[in-house]
Amino acid sequence: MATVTIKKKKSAQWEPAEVKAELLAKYPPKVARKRAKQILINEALENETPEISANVRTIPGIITMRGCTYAGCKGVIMGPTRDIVNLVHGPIGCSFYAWLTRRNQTDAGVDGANYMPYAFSTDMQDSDIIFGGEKKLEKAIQEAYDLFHPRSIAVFATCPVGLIGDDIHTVTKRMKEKFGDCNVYAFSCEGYKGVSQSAGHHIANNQVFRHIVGENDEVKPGKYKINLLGEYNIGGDGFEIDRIFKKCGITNIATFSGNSSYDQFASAHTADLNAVMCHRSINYVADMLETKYGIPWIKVNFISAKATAKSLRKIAEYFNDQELIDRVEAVIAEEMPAVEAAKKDVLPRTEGKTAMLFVGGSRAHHYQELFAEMGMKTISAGYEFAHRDDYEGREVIPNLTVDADSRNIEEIVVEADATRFKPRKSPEEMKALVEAGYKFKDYEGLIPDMDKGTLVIDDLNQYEAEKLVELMKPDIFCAGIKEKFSIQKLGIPMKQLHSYDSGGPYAGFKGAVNFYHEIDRLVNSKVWSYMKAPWQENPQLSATYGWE
Ligand code: CFM
Repeated sequence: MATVTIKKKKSAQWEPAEVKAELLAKYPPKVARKRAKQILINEALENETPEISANVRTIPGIITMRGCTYAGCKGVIMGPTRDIVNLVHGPIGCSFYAWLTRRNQTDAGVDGANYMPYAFSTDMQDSDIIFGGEKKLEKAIQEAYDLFHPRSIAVFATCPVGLIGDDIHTVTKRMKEKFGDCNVYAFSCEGYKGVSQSAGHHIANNQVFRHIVGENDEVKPGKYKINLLGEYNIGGDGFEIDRIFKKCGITNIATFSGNSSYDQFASAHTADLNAVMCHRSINYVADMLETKYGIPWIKVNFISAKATAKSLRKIAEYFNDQELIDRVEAVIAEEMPAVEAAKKDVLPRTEGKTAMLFVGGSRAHHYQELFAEMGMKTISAGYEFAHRDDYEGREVIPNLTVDADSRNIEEIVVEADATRFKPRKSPEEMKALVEAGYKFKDYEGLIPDMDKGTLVIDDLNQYEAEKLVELMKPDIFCAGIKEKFSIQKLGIPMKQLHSYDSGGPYAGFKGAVNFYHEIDRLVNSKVWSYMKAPWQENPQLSATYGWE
């Protein structure tokens, strides 16, 4: 860790401890005590990482950036899969989120089955809340089946469904048996189930694993077969990563879940390696695939050209085949000149600028590499809903405290499949890789990658976001749509790192080039200096009252 020097643009000299104190100053003592544990001044400790409080309830009254459990399940994990009818069981207000979700792109494929443009909802009314909604749900499933004859129908519970106790699992089971050619299952992902959308990821992944993975044993062609876990094709990121895989000769059996289809999930157990991109949303699936089918997993990152090259090399090293190793090197050599040229172009204007990143559960970390390529420093960052392992690394997992909220989320017990468990490498081969420094199941988290003296803040809220910007004056602030306009009003450019505004892809080599140009335009635009009207800066008129 190097020490970060924050460019002081204000007359006041802000030290991290002072910034932290200032963020907490207005809170009542109890709130301040709780928030203090989620605001960490990074320090370089020997052999350990500073501890942060994460994945705990947001204090009522605070305007959090988080979403709900239903959003994490329906929107994040299941949203990008094109050929599963996603039926929301709930009032129409929640079903706004049934119709598209985020900017996850899709290719309708040869069969053309793509239900993403539709909004499926049971549209619960007062009478359904009073007398129960199961009959209405059954009718809605039947209607979707008759209209589309999909491969699969997924049902999502919103808060009222859990409160009135509709048994959605029995309904879906009955319908599945009735249809015979359509897999129907449900998710108890009521918004209140967990402290954030993170609980929804877990609920979604459990059901995908239980109901879909392993349904298709057909062996797909390809020499180097992987799954890409935790890549959601926002702004076309997944398309760019797939382009690179294809060029390298790597076969992507299933992406969980960007641009995915039912059959991809069903075949995932036939791959030979799981590459995990977003650790937060999907590390459980990687573990379950390993336990049940014997597929090892590694952490990858395709955000930044350097990280992309590193991840490709890591995949090639796993397969340990000279043909693939050479091909990967050739692809990197072919792609890098365009990246280097773009970097050379922007660097004189971006170098030394500062960024703040407050996004989800993985991007606040991944994007720091991309900013670093542009010579930009991340002075403060944090996740909305990640857990301590995403901050401090996976070694803290055994010590994580199980509280009432985490106990609420089902942990499914997975065992080795009696017929289909097959270690992908012999114990000797695995040992040789590990001895050569190869890391399986490894994620070190965000904190060790950040400089000493930077501020790591979990579940940042609207008040703190504005305060932080006021105090530290970053050159760019990255978060989501809820934060965008309040930050811009402070005269600081704001880039959405959830939806990418209207841009992207930013992953892979072409994505890096896109990002360099876009950030260069944002941080060097003069428009931000015009945020204050001239009379706010230098009052031109003065007057006195008549009676004075
Ligand atoms: Fe993973 Fe995501 Fe993220 Fe996430 Fe998300 Fe997203 Fe995100 Mo928005 S799965 S944790 S729940 S990388 S929708 S594609 S951008 S908050 S940092």
